[in-house]
Amino acid sequence: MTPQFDLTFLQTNFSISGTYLDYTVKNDGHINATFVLHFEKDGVKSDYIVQRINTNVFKSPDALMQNIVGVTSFLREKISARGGNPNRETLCFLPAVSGKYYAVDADGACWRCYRYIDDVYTCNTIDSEEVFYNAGMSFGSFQKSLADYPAETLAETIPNFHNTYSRFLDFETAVQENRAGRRETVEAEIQFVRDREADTHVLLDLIEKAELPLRVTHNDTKLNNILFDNQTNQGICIIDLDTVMPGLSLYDFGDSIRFGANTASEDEKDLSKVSLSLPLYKAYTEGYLSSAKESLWAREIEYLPFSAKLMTFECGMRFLTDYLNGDTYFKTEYPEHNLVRCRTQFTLVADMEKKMADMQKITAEAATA
Ligand code: ADP
Ligand code: GN1
Ligand code: MG
Repeated sequence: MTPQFDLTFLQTNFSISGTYLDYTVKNDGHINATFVLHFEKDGVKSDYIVQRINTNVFKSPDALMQNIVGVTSFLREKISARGGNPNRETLCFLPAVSGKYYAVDADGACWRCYRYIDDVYTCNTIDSEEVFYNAGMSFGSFQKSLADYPAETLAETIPNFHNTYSRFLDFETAVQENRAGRRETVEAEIQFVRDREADTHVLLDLIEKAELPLRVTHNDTKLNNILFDNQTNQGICIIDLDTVMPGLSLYDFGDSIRFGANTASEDEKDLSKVSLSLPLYKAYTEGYLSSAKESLWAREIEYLPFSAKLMTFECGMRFLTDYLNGDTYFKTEYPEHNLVRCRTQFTLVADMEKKMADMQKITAEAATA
């Protein structure tokens, strides 16, 4: 198969030396196109990630890469200061010959390149409470490490990213426009969203009343955005830093639960397999609070269970919106893919609504442990 990248362009622009061996495709993400390129020099192998930045989603690659390089440089210093290994514990981006951290190919596509971290794995589903506890601890530490990052220097790479009310308005526009002609097939899902409109304001109202603090957050904390060490199962590196922006701790917590505490994958067609695992919820909450508890406000802890439901609802609504718009945002593998994803999310929301009292109890216990 012909690779979807220009090897000479990448090697020249990112000054990659050595003999090219081959490449693998990483299909986990819904946004960027990701490849691992394998090279060898003097008998030593070296691997690089190259990514085609989705400029439909990230309109300003300059602002995007400034954010990411700023954050990774800041983290490198912290990791070194505590005696960690910055080459494994954060991403290391290579400058292009232009001095920018991306390069534009002959077709106008933007590419970036960073070092591959080996001896790690990623997960799309999980059944190990231990590994999910570790994921919670890693995202909690990530948030803590960025607590003193100068937030005002961060560009908003996607405006209103987790503004659930604004997402709701986008959804209503998609329903009205019915661009893909699919509206009649999703009346039940549309009603599901409308029945929960009130939820879309809750966190925004608390921000307005200054009851929740804005922090530097990751905003896309799904499980496959952590690299776990093969030997120790510790979450060693948080990746996919495109949406690091001022946000709520609740966005990060909620999105992790949405993805990782689901007993099925995000695009499971058999909805009877989809549910919230309370043991996994407990494991993540304990792991997250073990590293983040001291820095959180009481209101943040109180809203952790709600955030899990809200982030799941928001994501399902985004999949539905994209389905109505004709699949222009998320990568899809077949025509109903966004609808399948939407249905898993709404099934999970309904299950969380039933289990909310249990989630609240687990959270309160973890917070006082
Ligand atoms: P997307 O924005 O499309 O989700 P990601 O940056 O998350 O793109 O990368 C997609 C996948 O590639 C990840 O889920 C992970 O499996 C793999 N990956 C990305 N960066 C690395 C890395 N430095 N080392 C090892 N695997 C990586
Ligand atoms: C996208 O890039 P990726 O696949 O990690 C999306 C998230 C969604 C997620 C749903 C920039 O994440 O917001 O929650 O898909 N990222 C962007 O799986 O929109
Ligand atoms: Mg990703």
